[in-house]
Amino acid sequence: MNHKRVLRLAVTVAATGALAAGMTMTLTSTASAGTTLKASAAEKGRYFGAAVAGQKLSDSTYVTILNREFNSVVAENDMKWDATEPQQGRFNYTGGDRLVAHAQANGQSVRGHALLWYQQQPGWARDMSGSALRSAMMNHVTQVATHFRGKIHSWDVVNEAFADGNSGARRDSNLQRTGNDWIEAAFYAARAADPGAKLCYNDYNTDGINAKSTGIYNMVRDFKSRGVPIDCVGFQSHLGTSLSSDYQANLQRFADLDVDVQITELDVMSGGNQANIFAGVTRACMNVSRCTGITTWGVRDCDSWRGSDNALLFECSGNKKAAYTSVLNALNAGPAITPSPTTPGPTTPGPTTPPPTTPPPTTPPPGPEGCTASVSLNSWTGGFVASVKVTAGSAGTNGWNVSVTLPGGASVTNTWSATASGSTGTVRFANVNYNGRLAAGQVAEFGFQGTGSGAGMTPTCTAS
Ligand code: G2I
Repeated sequence: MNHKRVLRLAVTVAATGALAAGMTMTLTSTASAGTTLKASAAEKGRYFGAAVAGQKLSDSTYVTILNREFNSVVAENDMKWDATEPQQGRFNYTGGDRLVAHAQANGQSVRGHALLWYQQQPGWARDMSGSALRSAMMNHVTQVATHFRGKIHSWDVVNEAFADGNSGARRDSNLQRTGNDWIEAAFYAARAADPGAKLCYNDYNTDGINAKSTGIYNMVRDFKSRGVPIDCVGFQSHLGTSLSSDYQANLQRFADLDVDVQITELDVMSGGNQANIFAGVTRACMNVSRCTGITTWGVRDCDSWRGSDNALLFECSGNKKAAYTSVLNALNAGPAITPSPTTPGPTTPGPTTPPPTTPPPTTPPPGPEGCTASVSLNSWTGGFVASVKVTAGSAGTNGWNVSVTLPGGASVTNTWSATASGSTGTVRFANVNYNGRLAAGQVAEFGFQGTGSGAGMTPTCTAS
């Protein structure tokens, strides 16, 4: 008992110190004795989650474990592009809505997975390219994030966009071929659609400091320096028989970029080392104050995509494995996060959530004029997404403005890669700070979503 009081005092003192020092979070050493994964994680300011396959929600052994042990869920497949937009412009949220309803009824937060991924695209999207695909992809992000607005703790906005191996480069894909800015465009659109959700980049083979994780690190650093709205990075952590010694150091270097980090798809090859590896991952997360939660990719061994690897924490019967106990112990032994009041908590996006706007445009110096703009439309009944191409004239641009007159009854609801003035009638779109300066003939793209009909819009461009 005495022991407990001393520990409580330590937490208070450390928290006060952190506030005085102006820090947003600190770690304090506390022992605790939670008896479920979710309780032990919550005592330390974290969540513990599982990927859920929709059809398992009618399996009572499965659901009993899910609700007893996990306070976060992610759809294993039900929120992917092929599931949510099987035909272009026709959305199906049946599986996603069912999971959200389950989560809300059982006090679980929801991770959204995944708005854009080179895999699990519906056939119609796989067959697209160029600006048509860019429009379709932006529309997908906007529609899905809007549908689930206010219900998602964190979105995997972009999944697995980097190549394996030593290049540290982006992976080739139809999405990547629409232009290197596709990832930031997706983040801007997701922020506009659901300003309360944390927006994450998620990938695998990032289980230490290596070429791939460094490529991602450089992208996140660049995004943070330019104000692209990224809040978190997910480390899938599909692991084999060993854990890289710099696993924690890798999480920490991302955290030092001022993003949250999460372990998002944890599973580990069975065998002698499984329990140790699970514990090592858990300790690493606990030792990084910005590591806000751990998700295992499934509940029981027989629920796992890894089949005979027996890669999870529960046997098919529902019994806890040795790996379960090692994770629980590591949670209980770990330090707690003490967030300061100015940091939004893990479940309630607060008023400090960055606004859904694109970064302010720089004031361009006066200069030679000349640019053209063209618009391509993706319409459905009652709405549209417009993708606009700005092409610099022979003198190049320092900045540009595009004016568009909307048909009566139409209005702009979201804009990405430009700043809009007005939403009905004649709307003016100005460049943002990273796409105003164009060499002769160079192209910038921005887009906007609207309600009503967007038919017949003719953009005019002026350059400075
Ligand atoms: O591959 C493991 C994971 C890697 N990171 C991203 C995750 O989204 C991915 O999850 C897996 C699911 O666990 C599998 O369940 O993603 C696969 C591809 O989406 C999922 O497999 C698919 C099969 O490919 C489909 O044939 C099947 O219809 O599962 C679907 C539903 O059972």
